[in-house]
Amino acid sequence: MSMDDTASMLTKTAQSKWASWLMFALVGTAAIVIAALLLRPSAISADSAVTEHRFDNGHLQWQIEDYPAIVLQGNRFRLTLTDAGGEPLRGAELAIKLEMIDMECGDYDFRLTETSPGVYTGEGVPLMAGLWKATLTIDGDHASAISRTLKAVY
Ligand SMILES: [Cu+2]
Repeated sequence: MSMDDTASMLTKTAQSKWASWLMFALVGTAAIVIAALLLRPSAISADSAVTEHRFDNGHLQWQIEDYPAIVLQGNRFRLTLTDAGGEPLRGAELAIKLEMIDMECGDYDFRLTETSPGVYTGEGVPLMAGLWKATLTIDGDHASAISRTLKAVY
């Protein structure tokens, strides 16, 4: 075997090693990206029936009474708002938009009414089974809208 043959064999070995490292790196990167996508909180599970939120200096407890919500039925949402001093926040205008995550199958908008001081209820109707996002606006303030997810089933 000549020196040239040996040199060319060594080069080929180096190239194939490098190719397998590259393959390994690509497969590894793809696996990490897929794992990250699957582990996004919204991708694996919806929020629970009751969620807690802060707004301005106030506090909001957001409850969906029948949970998971039922498709094409009125599901009662019950929101309890307190101000910075912990007192019921009265006389607010609350509106909720339901929209499906990663789908264009139609939104559902509804308003809530104050049923006792600081407690607001309304009926949300998901149009399909799956994961929905609910966005609340208080007194029409879209810049400080509050969102949560919910699950809808048949
Ligand atoms: Cu949909």
